[in-house]
Amino acid sequence: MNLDRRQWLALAAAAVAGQFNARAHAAASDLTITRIKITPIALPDPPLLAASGCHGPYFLRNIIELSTADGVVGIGETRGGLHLTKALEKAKGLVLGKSAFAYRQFARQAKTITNDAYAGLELACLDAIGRATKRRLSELLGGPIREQIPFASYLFFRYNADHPVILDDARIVDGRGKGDAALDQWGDVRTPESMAELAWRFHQKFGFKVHKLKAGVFEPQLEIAALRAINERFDGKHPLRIDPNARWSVDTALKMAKQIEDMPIEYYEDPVGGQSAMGEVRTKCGLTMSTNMCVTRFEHIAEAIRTKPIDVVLCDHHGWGGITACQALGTIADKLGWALSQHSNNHGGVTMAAMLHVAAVTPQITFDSDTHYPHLIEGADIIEGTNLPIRGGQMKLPKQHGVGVNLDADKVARAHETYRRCGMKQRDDGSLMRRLAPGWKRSQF
Ligand code: GKR
Ligand code: MG
Repeated sequence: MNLDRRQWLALAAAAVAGQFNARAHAAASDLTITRIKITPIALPDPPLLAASGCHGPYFLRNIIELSTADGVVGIGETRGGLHLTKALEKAKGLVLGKSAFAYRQFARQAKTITNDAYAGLELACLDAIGRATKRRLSELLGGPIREQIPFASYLFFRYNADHPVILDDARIVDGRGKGDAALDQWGDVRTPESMAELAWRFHQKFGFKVHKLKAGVFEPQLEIAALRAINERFDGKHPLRIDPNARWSVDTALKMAKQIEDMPIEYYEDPVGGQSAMGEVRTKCGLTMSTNMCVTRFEHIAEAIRTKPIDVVLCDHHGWGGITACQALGTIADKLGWALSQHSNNHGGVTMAAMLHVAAVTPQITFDSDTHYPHLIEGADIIEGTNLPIRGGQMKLPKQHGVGVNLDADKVARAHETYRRCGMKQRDDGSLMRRLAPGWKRSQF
């Protein structure tokens, strides 16, 4: 082949460019973890009521930013609290210097630190891999099997956000106040009528078609009346769930089961505590039963095969030890005849996006997932842009690579500052509840 000078030069340039690209490619796949930044944050939490007491004034989370040798940064979010910040700091020793591709290598050791610490790190690794390889997180794990993820309405009894006792909390460090300056405008919901109204407003705003009542707060009879009021509001056409968080005795749970059996109950969630009590209620009442309390670890499954407490497990990638753990749970659950739903605690947008990917790669999730996201104040999230939209009771799986959302550095810094100033180091619903109802105890109904 005879090449003139110009052709030689062009060929040489192409070769150099090729080499450069090859180097760039090699560099892009060097996902050695060089730095991990853990940022504890506090986000505003409205006064939601549960068996544990009253939420607020903030909920805590830990944000993870994992940098790799080639400059990719993977992000993660996991549960909050100082104990977990410390666990994540400790986990650095296991993770630094390893490749983000090798997250299963440190899974075993990281689990000795806690499942939720590992879950946050696994998410950050998967996010880094997704960003580096230009794939969505769910594509890395065999999905997505769905692009639209359905959610249930998560209905909590609650106080007004500007209730004087709540505003009097010395831990509040933001500008929230009364009326228009209140944290939110969902109002006081402590009667069956106001609960039915809340369910209707949630339906109008977010389009939810399945409704979960967080019970275990008031006399069971009032809570059943609230469930009935919701049912009537939707003409008996929307599936319902009720979750007293194990605050009922077996006797109460059986009595209440009789009173709800004429309603479209999708499942009866943790009315009582412990597998054998759950098994007894399930056998005697015949309702479909679910849990995020008595089967929450792989170690609990063997006993559950004997006690038969449930039909549905609410998986949670923080609690079970990562998105990959939820996929493994799905396979096991399938063989045991259990279906999956998804559990939720207060969370920000990174966890929200991660939950969308969980549902996208776990076909055994056949029930609409829970999420606290509608209770997150608009503008309070730590991701770029607005809060992720919920429309028609569904959320779209993000299209961007990795987990599909980006951290907003200013919002993260503000939420960290709130954490620092409010002084909260762990969730403590009991103390606020005792200020609202002196002498309150988590006694059993
Ligand atoms: O946020 O108060 C709450 C809930 O009660 C939460 O703590 C539970 O873990 O959402 C959860 C549930 O389904 O039991
Ligand atoms: Mg529950």
